[in-house]
Amino acid sequence: MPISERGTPTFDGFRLVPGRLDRTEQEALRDAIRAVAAEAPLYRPSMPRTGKPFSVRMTNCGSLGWVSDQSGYRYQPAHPLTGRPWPEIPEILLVLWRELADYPHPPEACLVNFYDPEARMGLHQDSDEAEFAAPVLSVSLGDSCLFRVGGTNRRDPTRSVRLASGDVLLLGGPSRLAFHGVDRIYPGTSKLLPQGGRINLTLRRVTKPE
Ligand SMILES: O=C(O)CCC(=O)C(=O)O
Ligand SMILES: [Mn+2]
Repeated sequence: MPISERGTPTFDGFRLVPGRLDRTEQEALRDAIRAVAAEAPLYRPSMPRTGKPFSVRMTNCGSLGWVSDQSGYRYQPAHPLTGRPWPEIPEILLVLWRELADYPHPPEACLVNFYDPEARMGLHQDSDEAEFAAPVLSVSLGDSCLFRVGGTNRRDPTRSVRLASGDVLLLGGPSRLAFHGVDRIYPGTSKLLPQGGRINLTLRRVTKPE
């Protein structure tokens, strides 16, 4: 994988848009996500089979939300604890999707991940969707993280890139099924979230359009 002058891995379908959201836009999105979490509270999912809790807390917005529990990973229309439908995806995220996704249909799910300073996410593929023609569009808010991305086989070599608040990342095309994960959070690198931590938002198209 070639490395661009800015240290960004560049390969087919992997696109980093550093600083796409300015501070004012980040604040607006942070507030919109607070409203989402007020309606659909963050909760700690558990791993399939083992039931081990995630270190990341999650919620969703959109017509579908990604959930994980002992029976497996899936998308469902309601919050697992409240039973209520997920809130709508904030407009600012839909604008980003229309601008950057290069895909003619709207996203159906937005997974909201909250990382405290110790949280991480192991190497995985986003493969629970039926539609891989759409990219996964990811937005970072708050503290920076070390993001790792490899190829479509778990053992492929990986590269790391630091993601900062306001950065947008796309995994599309040949990179849509690339393994990726978050190795660590860098506490104190942003003042956007007064209590610290990192929010990651991923927009996903789940179903194949008719
Ligand atoms: O937090 C991130 O940057 C990545 C999140 C992720 O890979 C996921 O939610 O599937
Ligand atoms: Mn992922």
